[in-house]
Amino acid sequence: MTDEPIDIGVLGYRFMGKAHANALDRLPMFFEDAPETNRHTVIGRDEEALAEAAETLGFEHTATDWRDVIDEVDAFYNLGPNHLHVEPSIAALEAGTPVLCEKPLAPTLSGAEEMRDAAADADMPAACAFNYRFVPAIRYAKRLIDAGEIGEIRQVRGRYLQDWLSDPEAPWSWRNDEEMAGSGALGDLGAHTVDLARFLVGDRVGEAASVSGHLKTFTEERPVEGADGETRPVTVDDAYSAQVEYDSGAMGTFEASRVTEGHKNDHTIAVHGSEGSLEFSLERLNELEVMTGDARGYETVLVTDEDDPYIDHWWPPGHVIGWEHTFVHENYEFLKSVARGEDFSPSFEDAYEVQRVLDAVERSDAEGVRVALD
Ligand code: SOE
Repeated sequence: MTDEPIDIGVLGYRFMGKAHANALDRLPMFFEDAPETNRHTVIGRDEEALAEAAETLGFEHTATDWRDVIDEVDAFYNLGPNHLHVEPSIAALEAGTPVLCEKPLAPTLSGAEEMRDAAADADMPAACAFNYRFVPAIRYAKRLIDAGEIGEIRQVRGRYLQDWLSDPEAPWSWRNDEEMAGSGALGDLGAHTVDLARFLVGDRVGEAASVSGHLKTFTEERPVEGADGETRPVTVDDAYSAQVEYDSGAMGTFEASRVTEGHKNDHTIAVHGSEGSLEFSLERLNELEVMTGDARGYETVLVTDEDDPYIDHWWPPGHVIGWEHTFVHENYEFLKSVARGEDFSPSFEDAYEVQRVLDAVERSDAEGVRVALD
C-alpha cells in the first residue's frame, strides 16, 4: 500500500463533484486509515466556473481538457454527463490511471462494453459509482441474505421514484437527450436499482436471463432555460418498468420514474425469500425492515449500532447518517483499492452487466417482445 498522497483529478464539479469533494473532506476526520489524498485538478469547460469550483471544492489546479490531466494524477474521477464517460475513462485506464466513473457506465451497451474491455486490459481499479451499495442498511441486508436468513430468494422488487420532471415546463437538460444521456429514468435511476438487486442477491440468483420492459415519455418537448419560447425534444423515457427472470428462476420487478408526484427520491428495494423478507427505503436509510423466522410481520431494525457496517466511524449508536455518507464510504473503499492496487467492486464489469439489463429493457420495449440474454 502506498503512503504517498493520491492525486485526484475530477471531471465535473456540479452535483456529483460536490458529493465526492465533500466525501474527500470527511475522510481524514472520520476514516483514519483512509489513504491521504490531494485534490489536484478539477476539469470542465467554463474557465470562470472552474476557478470558482476549484476554490469551493478545494482543488489546486483547473483544466479545460481531460487529456492534459489523466496521466498527471493517480486517480481520475469521471463525474461528467454520461456521453463523456467512455472516451476519457478508457484513455485514463490506458494511461495507467485508476478510474471512478459515475453511473450509468455509458450511454450505450457498446460503450459500456468498450469500457469493460479497457478495464480488463488495464488491470487496475475501474469503479462505477453505484453509491447505494455503501448504505449501512444495504450492507446489513446483504449480510442477512448471505447468511441464509431469508432462505431461497424468490423475488426482488425495486422502485426509484422522483418528481422533478413532473411539470411539463421543467427545463430541458442533457438528461432529456438520448445522445448525451443514453436513456432517461431507466439509466439514471433504474441502473441503481438493477445494480442493488445484483449486489444483494446476484450470488444466489445469477444474472438476468430474460427481460421484458416498457418505457414511456409523457412530455415530448421541454423549454430551453433562458431562451424565450424555444423548446427541445425529449428523446428519452420519463418512466420505465421491467420484469426480469434470473438464472435461478427468481423474479425481478423494477420501475423508475422522474414524473411521480408525491415522491422526491424514493428508492425502495425489497427481497422476498422462502423464509423471510427484507425491505429498504432510501427515505428511511438508517432502517431496514426485516421479517425472518417465525415473526408474523416486519420488525424495523435501526442500523446505527457500532458493529453495523461503517457506523463505528461516525457517531455514537442511534445518531443517524445521511445520503452524503454513502459517497464517503464509496470513496474510502475506492481509495483503499487504489492505494493497494486491488480490484474494486462495483467494477466496470459489474456496471456492464447492469447495462445489459438496461439495454434489454429498451430492446424489449422497441420490439414488443421479451428479450433473452445469453
Ligand atoms: C437524478 O435526479 C439523480 O440525481 C441521479 O442522477 C442520482 O444517481 C440519484 O442518486 C439521485 O437522483
